[in-house]
Amino acid sequence: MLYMLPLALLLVTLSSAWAAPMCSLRSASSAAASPTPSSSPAGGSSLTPPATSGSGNSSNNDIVATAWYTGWNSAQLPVSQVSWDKYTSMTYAFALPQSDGTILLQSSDVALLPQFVEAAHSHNTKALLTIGGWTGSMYFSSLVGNADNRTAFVNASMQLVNQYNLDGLDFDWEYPGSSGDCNVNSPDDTQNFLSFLQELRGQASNLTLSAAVSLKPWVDSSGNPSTDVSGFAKALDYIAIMDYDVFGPGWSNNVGPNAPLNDTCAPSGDQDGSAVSAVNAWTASGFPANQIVLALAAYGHGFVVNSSTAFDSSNIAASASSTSSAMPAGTTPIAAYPTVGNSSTPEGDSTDAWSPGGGVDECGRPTSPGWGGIWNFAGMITGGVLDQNGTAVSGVGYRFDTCSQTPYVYLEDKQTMISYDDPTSIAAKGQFIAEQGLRGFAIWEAAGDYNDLLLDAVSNAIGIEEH
Ligand SMILES: *[C@@H]1O[C@H](CO)[C@@H](O)[C@H](O)[C@H]1NC(C)=O
Ligand SMILES: *[C@@H]1O[C@H](CO)[C@@H](O)[C@H](O)[C@H]1NC(C)=O
Ligand SMILES: *[C@@H]1O[C@H](CO)[C@@H](O)[C@H](O)[C@H]1NC(C)=O
Ligand SMILES: *[C@@H]1O[C@H](CO)[C@@H](O)[C@H](O)[C@H]1NC(C)=O
Ligand SMILES: *[C@@H]1O[C@H](CO)[C@@H](O)[C@H](O)[C@H]1NC(C)=O
Ligand SMILES: *[C@@H]1O[C@H](CO)[C@@H](O)[C@H](O)[C@H]1NC(C)=O
Ligand SMILES: *[C@@H]1O[C@H](CO)[C@@H](O)[C@H](O)[C@H]1NC(C)=O
Ligand SMILES: *[C@H]1O[C@@H](CO)[C@H](O)[C@@H](O)[C@@H]1NC(C)=O
Repeated sequence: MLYMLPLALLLVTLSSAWAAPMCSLRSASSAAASPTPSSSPAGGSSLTPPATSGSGNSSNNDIVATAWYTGWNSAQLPVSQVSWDKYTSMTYAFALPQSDGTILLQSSDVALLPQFVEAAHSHNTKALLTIGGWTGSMYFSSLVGNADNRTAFVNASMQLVNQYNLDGLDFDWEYPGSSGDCNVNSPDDTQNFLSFLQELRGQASNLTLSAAVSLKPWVDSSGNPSTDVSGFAKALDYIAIMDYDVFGPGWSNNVGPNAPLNDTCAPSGDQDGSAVSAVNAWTASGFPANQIVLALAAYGHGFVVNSSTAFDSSNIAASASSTSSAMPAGTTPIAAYPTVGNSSTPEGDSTDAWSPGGGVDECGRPTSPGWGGIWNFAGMITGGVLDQNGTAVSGVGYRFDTCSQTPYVYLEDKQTMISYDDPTSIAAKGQFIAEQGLRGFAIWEAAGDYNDLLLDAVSNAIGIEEH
């Protein structure tokens, strides 16, 4: 089911020669909207220069406030409408490595990418390009598989940088050492990937280089998560941990959080990873916290749930008299981790499209009919599930899970339960970023937000000011 998720990204960036874009941090006391108390290290620690930062001379003590910009959603969010001044960088998705070693941009992207870069630069925001993605990871393994191929791939990458005046590259290989969608792969992928990044870094000490990563470190030659990824921390400016798609329709038997902040407090059978577990795993393997960016979901997943199992009957009486903000007015409590009704992916927001099937996908497999099933945060608001502030409307089923710190709604007429993120859950993640001294945040994807509600929530929680 992951075929529809163009989510993993590696960013390799060199800092630019032009003035480094920077968002400054408010003092904690002036971060009025922040839920982070003034006792929190908050952004202060985020600005601490990393001891083992990239080998380049990039200003990698800067906070990272970024999002991915998808060319295919540029009609929803034209480059002219991006809130550039709230971002330190923005990353364009995707450029696709080909089997012959070229890196392909779709023709629409060839036209749009220069506009994106120009708009970013006019706002003193860095412009990066992501190479790869879920369906674009097929050939990384052979492209980095030997010294000659690595050199050629470095050349091809640098050509993109020079041609489009990029400030950095983001690599989204999902995932080294794994078959992913239908990837070529090898037990040596992770080591070869590191060699590639080191060679690229050697060519471009001033580029910003980043990578989008899974909750666990990439596997080593034994197939287990690597126990020492410190070499990547020297080659890359930062990694963005993709804390989403943890539960989803088609790969989960029960409804759980798309983007959990925590999972150690979840029922034992539902501890499938989280921001907490991922930061622990990467730092325990030698990746410094201050080079870790938390990637946030501006979308949710819908699951088929029968109304006979969707509601929390034990809680319904209690909720009638509740005035708790955790339970928006007029909503009805829904069950925790209900069983998914069937394996179909239910229709997502109004931008979702029915795929008729009958074709052939990028892996040569026949496609079957179905929905994508994504509910962007913006789509939940324009679809009337959430109000203009991102609060669940009266009449829907609702639950805020205190462990994952994420909300759920249930749409009885559609037999659909949605796990998503809202300003409250995103602010909780911002507070975690500040408390843990992480480098910042990356939103997948800019077009999923609505009136910057999520962007402002995380920025305020960390204490970031516009530049
Ligand atoms: C990196 O440095 C080179 C050589 O000084 C320069 O031409 C290029 O513009 C710089 N690139 C960035 C992204 O700053
Ligand atoms: C960083 O800057 C210093 C001083 O300009 C220079 O000597 C050094 O070679 C640079 N390091 C890299 C990796 O570019
Ligand atoms: C990479 O680019 C350099 C400089 O343009 C060139 O000398 C070299 O032959 C190229 N290598 C490959 C493998 O394409
Ligand atoms: C995660 O849950 C554990 C309890 O299992 C708790 O001790 C810890 O503080 C939680 N962390 C966050 C960031 O919520
Ligand atoms: C929902 O559950 C009820 C009661 O178990 C059952 O009768 C009904 O067929 C179910 N509906 C669907 C669509 O599965
Ligand atoms: C799954 O349930 C939904 C909602 O009841 C229904 O529309 C859909 O047809 C079902 N799919 C299958 C494969 O049974
Ligand atoms: C959204 O929040 C603002 C400010 O708190 C409030 O004035 C407004 O009524 C809210 N809108 C809705 C639809 O609840
Ligand atoms: C470079 O490596 C050789 C040997 O493994 C492969 O046969 C080539 O396909 C590969 N080239 C590219 C562009 O991946």
